Amino acid sequence: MAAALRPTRTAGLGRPVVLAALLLWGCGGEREHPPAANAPQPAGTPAAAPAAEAATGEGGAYAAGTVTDGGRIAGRILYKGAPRPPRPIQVTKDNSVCGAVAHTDESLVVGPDGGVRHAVVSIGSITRGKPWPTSAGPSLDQHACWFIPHVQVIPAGATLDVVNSDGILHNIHTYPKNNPPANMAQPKFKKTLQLPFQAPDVVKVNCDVHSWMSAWIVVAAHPYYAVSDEHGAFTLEGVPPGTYTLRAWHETLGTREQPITVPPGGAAEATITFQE
Ligand SMILES: [Cu+2]
Repeated sequence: MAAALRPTRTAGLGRPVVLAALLLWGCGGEREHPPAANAPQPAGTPAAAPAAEAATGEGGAYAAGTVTDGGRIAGRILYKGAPRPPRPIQVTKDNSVCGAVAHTDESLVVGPDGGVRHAVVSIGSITRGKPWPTSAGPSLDQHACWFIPHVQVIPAGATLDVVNSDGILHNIHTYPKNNPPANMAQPKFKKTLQLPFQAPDVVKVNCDVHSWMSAWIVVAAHPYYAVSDEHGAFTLEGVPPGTYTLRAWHETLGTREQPITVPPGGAAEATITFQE
């Protein structure tokens, strides 16, 4: 919990944004994602919200409610460039545990059909829409010296459970921009560590014991995010009709954006290509 003990100015801003959003929505009756409800209540006021918006570039608070005539965006993230064969990871430590499963580098995974796995697709600057799905809090597992999943999206205000399934020492080291950093040992007897993320962010996670371990946590201000699968495919459901910027971010390939229009109750298709 070292991260929680080091509050910064941005650390407490996510909650007021959510509160302001709920107040703006009024009597919609929809509830926010449960993990956000567990976040500590800061003493600040909604006046702090603009700073959080500036930090995320998302352009405003998000109000969750019922979506009328929602549509869907479906598509694929593609890679065109030199072939990228899977690179095996050489285990150099704790071989009995870390070598139990063969791993390949996940920093760029391109399928035979050109699809890019682990790209994060999102709608930019959306201020109103569906609530986060009701589900268990997010978790990041360490299994056979590998972070699972490699990339995930969590709601701003959520607390991430970092699980040690290995029974050996790991070390969680995060590299956030808008949240307090964490760098803490997770001994074999410490099954779960909790990391709160208040502000929207893109956070790299490493283990300082096993240099090949790598994960990414995307902390999102709204639920219109998806992580592409092994075919590069993604779907965003329940999108209010309108024209948006569709954004794809990938840890190695960078960011691509393109406009997209979602018809009322209909579907929009998008292909985003990273070219090298
Ligand atoms: Cu480790």
